[in-house]
Amino acid sequence: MTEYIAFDSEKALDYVKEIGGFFANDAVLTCYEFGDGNLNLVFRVADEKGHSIILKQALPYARCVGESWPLTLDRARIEAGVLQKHGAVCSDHTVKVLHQNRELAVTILEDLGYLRILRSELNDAKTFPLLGKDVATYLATTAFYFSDFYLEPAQKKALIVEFTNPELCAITEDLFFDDPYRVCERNSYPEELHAEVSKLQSNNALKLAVAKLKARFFSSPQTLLHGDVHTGSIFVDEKTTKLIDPEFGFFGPVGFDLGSFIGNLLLNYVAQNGRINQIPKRRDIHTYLLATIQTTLATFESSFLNLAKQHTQDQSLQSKGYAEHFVQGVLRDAIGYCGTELVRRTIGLAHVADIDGIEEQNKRLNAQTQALFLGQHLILNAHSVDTKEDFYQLLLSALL
Ligand code: SR1
Ligand code: MG
Repeated sequence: MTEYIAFDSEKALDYVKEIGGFFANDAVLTCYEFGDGNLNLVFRVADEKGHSIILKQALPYARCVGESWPLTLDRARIEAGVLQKHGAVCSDHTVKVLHQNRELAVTILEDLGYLRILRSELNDAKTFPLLGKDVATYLATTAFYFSDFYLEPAQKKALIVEFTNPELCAITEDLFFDDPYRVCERNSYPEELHAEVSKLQSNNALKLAVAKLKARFFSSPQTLLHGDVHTGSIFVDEKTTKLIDPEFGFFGPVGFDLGSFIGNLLLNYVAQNGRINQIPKRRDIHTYLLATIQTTLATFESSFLNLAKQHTQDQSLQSKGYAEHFVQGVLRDAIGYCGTELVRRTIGLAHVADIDGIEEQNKRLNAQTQALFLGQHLILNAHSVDTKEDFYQLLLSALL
């Protein structure tokens, strides 16, 4: 058993050399740390020929806050485990795990450095034609194969135990469903939003709708979720889409991942009002983002229903109409979770560069106000949506 120690570049390099097998014996290796996420250390180890791997190590605390916020190292096991499970059913869109060490909370991954992080690309108004289809394929495939439609009941219950992730779930429970809706020192927003936030925090209908979403997050182990599908967890290029970072993975409601993804596209949508001055250019990215949301929903629905039709193992879940009923519930949940993502990324602890990176204060404030309005609108009206077309209308009614 190796005792945990947080790596620096030298130790990360020594570790890679010690386990061996990634590079030629005489390779000249370099290593540097470049993680800018909220939680972990991320090193790139490369040889002189340009081959490289990523070594990720969990820290025993949240990096974005510091040692005052201790955090379980077990998240590294969860992350590698979710990647392996999701990779087994959807290898095209899941980063590959090459090695795992639980004691050191180290995971070695294929290097996706040839791709770009979606959030930064969208912030530069770059578009990716396959994004909606690929993410929806990943979400539908992983959702189906770890659900009651496909798994034996005992097998699923064993996986629920394996992927119980209480500390990381507690972060989501606090940051998504609690903090923004009460006065809390972790919240962060400009003084100018104070009146809006007070109104939100005293809206009982909103708090009731959020309570229902939180209750389903607590107690709806529908499938093995990624748990943190934001645009910083997606690598892209014209032909490729890969998901990384499922350390928040657990068995939860299918709509959570779908809603988080759409929420991040909408955060970018409102941010573009403050990022792009030329109307035609802004209209192009807006059109792209809305079309991507439509493709995501359409592909998710058709992929999940196709899988259910062809591969449902459970006899009673094969009943005519059940899969459609299930997908409708997923859609309603997704709209609600999408709304909570918009709200928490605007006034909670963890913001997004899309909005925070808007240079002019006024424009930033407008985007924040729009995100808050849209988020609440979706949370409050999710229950009235029956179809993806209804959702689109609901969205348009809040964006126009
Ligand atoms: C303290 S962690 C803050 C946020 O970063 C992660 O990526 C999750 O989205 C989490 O809510
Ligand atoms: Mg992450």
